Amino acid sequence: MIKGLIFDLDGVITDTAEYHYLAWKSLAKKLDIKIDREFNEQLKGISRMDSLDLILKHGNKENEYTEEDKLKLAAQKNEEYQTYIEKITSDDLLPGIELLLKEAKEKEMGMALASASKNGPKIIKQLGIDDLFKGTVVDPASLKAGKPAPEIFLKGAELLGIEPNECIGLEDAEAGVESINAAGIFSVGVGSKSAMAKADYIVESTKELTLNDILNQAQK
Ligand code: G16
Ligand code: MG
Repeated sequence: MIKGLIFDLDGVITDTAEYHYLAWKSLAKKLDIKIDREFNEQLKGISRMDSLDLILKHGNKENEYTEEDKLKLAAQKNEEYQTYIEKITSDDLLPGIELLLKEAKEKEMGMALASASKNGPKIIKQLGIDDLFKGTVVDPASLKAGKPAPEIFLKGAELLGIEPNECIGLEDAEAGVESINAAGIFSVGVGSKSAMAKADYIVESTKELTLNDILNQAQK
């Protein structure tokens, strides 16, 4: 029986990808590296430092910076990113998510957050949904390996006190779907059929996500 939902944040609950993109783009510009939206797809679900490494590699500058330099660059990006997330409100919940969370709460299902973002707690507070995730936000800093490794979703199940096969995981990134699958959790992918090919159940947008449908699919 399904007892809990484990959510990715960016791209499932709210769309912070655009803000990450704008902040990375302005840092990349200072480093004389050009990135576009297509390249940005690769950064979805990937940690801050791994994203920076991909950007430096993209600009053939991976050997130009020390670890200390890179920490400073990542901090610069995060500072700009935080100016964007300051403005997030409950209006920024993606379509269908408010109802899904409400129905899951009514059914007394557990809800956990499995986001790679260190800004996750701040973002769910801004969205006004932090009460639903009390004590169930996985700390990405505690992980040995990020997505696509299963650890983040396994920790989500552990925080909920339930088994992986009693959970549903929701993701919009390929690395995220792989992480859910590797954890032995039923995966719901939000996005195109090709990008979400590995998911157990696919919806094109959060608009199509209903609790009934995902429970039915997971319990088939
Ligand atoms: C999100 C984004 C990634 C971002 C990561 C880390 O992951 O999709 O692009 O690099 O968080 O974010 P921060 O710099 O805030 O720690 P998710 O897992 O919520 O999709
Ligand atoms: Mg995501």
